[in-house]
This record gives sequence, structure tokens and C-alpha cells, in this order.
Amino acid sequence: MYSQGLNQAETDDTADATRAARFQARIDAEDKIEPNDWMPEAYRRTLIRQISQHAHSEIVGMLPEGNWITRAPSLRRKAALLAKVQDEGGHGLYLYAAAETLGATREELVDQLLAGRAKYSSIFNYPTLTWADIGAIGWLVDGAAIMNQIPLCRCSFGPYARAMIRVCKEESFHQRQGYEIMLTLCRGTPEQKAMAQDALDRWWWPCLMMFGPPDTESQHSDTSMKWKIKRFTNDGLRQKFIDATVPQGHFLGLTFPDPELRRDEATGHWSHGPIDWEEFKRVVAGGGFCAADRLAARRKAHEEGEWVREAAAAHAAKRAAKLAASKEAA
Ligand code: FAQ
Repeated sequence: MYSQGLNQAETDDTADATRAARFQARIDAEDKIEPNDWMPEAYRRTLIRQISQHAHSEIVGMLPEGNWITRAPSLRRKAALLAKVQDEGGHGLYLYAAAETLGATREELVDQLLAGRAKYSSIFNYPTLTWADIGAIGWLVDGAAIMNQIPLCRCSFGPYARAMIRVCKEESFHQRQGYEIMLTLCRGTPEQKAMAQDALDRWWWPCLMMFGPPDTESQHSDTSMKWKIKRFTNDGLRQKFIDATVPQGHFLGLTFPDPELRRDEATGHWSHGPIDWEEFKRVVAGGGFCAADRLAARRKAHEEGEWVREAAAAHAAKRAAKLAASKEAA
């Protein structure tokens, strides 16, 4: 009996190893993995972790800019900002839906966020003090998000990759309108240019942290790259972002808050000074300046949305009952 059990365990192990090898071969061949396909449990968990953190980032990311909708300097600026913040809400919804295809419900993911148990991007714990911050967020935060998300359009998991295609199109528009705000300020009065410089001074280093810890400390990069969830390392993407962004800042006539920023003529890359990883860890651990406000705002929105959820559930129940009755009658 005992040896029969052992033999069964061995057979199960061999079957698992065969499935895992087949799975990796599909990944290596650039096949897309779809929700009903077999996948290792760790692949599923990694995706739920990353996609849900990404969804939370979009939803919490609505708050710093939402703060300026009522104070936008013109009707045109207000319309563009309103649309941008709505786009971010939409991105959050596609991402929660992508996570749902992996078996995580939106309710449980939202509960984790509201309970303070889920991570979201460190960048959204910084305050938006002036209108120039709205320009800096579009230019730099969306710019960093695009740099990170373009490779995610080729992620091995189909629903995430497909969601990213639309998200990237919208983020590109956000990035351009942010840069245009910065350009307008930089071509405006000396006070406006000073506002733009101040925004760059405050947002530059936190934006570099968006790409995650240095490669030597990234826990998940190796596995995520093996599974083609990530295509580049954190440092690799950070460098691409710096190389693309520094000339844009110089075109604006702005100075980056990094005295060590230098172009290496041989490689064409911009080398930079040390990133304050202690600040990053503190913010990720919940010690960011706006962390408590951000969660309080999400909790309030969730409570105030209770009646909408109730109405939607009542509507769905009524439709289901009607459908069941018409089937019975037929
Ligand atoms: N903030 O081992 P790694 C946006 C965590 S969307 C907070 O390197 P991984 C749009 C990481 O989760 C911005 N936590 O992890 C927008 C992990 O924690 P865990 C969000 C961070 O997953 C624009 C631990 O550190 N974008 O901006 C951060 O391989 C404007 C170890 O790190 C995405 O989420 C951070 N900055 O790489 C909205 C893109 N960095 O789970 C509004 C998708 C790392 O072990 C306005 N995500 N951590 O507890 C990714 O590409 C990856 O998840 C990384 C991290 C690159 C963020």
C-alpha cells in the first residue's frame, strides 16, 4: 500500500515536470499563455501579484492629478486632465479584469488595497504642490510607465499583454500632453519656468525609483524574465528612461537635480549619481508623505460607491431571474 502511494507520488512528479517543461517550451517559442491553459502555480501567483499592484497603481495614481482638476488653469487643460484621470481609472479596470482571468476576484484585490496589505507604485505617495507637477507627472511618470509597459505588450500572458497595448497608446498621449504643459511653462514667465524646474527637482529621483530596486536586489526579475513576463531588468529600463528623458529636459532648458549626470561619449548612455534606496524602501513600506491620505481617499470612495455596487448587483440578479423564467417558459 505504502509503496503504491510512493509510486503514485513519483508518477505525479514526473507528470508535473513534463507539464512544466512543455510550458517553458511554449514560453520560449513566444506562444501566448491564455487563462484556461495549464500554468505553474508560481507563474499564476507572480502574475496576480504584478497585475494587481499595477491595477492598484492606476487607481491610486488618479489621486495626485485628480487633486488639480478643479484648479486647472483653463477649460482646455481641465478637459485634458479630466480625460487623463478617467483613462487611468479605465486602465485599473482592464488590469483587475486581467487578474480575474487568473482566479483572483476584484473584490479580494480591492480589499487587500483598502486594508493596506497591497503594494502600489511608490511614485503616487508624493504630493502635487503646483500646476507644474501635472506637467511633470505626464512627462516623467507617464514616460516611465510607458518605458516599463511597452515591453509588457509582449508579456507571455495574453490578457495582460493585450491590455497593455491599449494602455500604452493612452499613456503616450498623456506623456505628450504633460510635456506640452512643461514646454508652455518653460516658454512662459520666469516664475512659470521656475515652477517647472521645481517640479523636475522634486519628481526626478522618485521617477527613477518607479523601475524598482537595483538588479542586484530585485527578487523577482530572474524568474519573471525566464517566463517572459518581464523582458528587461529594472536597471535596464531605468537606463533607457534616463537616456530618452535627459535630452527632452535639456530641450526645455531645465537642469536635472543630479550633478553627476553625464553622457558617456563611448556608449551614448547618461550615467547618473546614486539613487536614495533608503527613501525608496521607506516609501514602499508605507512611509510615503501622502500614503495615509491616499488610502483614506480610496476607502472613502469605496464607501461612497456602496450604493452603486448594490444597484448593479440588484440589476444583475433581476436580469438573471428574468432569464431563468423565460428559459423555464420555453
Ligand atoms: N513601488 O523584485 P522586484 C503608472 C516592489 S503605473 C512600489 O524588482 P518586480 C500609470 C515589487 O512589487 C505604475 N513597490 O519586483 C500612471 C516587489 O514587491 P513584492 C506601476 C515596488 O515585480 C501614470 C519588490 O518591490 N507600473 O504609473 C516598486 O519584478 C501616471 C521587489 O521588486 C507597474 O506596476 C515601486 N516603484 O518588478 C498612472 C508596471 N518597485 O511583490 C497614473 C508593472 C518594486 O515582492 C498617473 N510592474 N516594488 O511584495 C512591473 O513592471 C514590476 O512589478 C516592477 C517591479 C518593475 C514595478
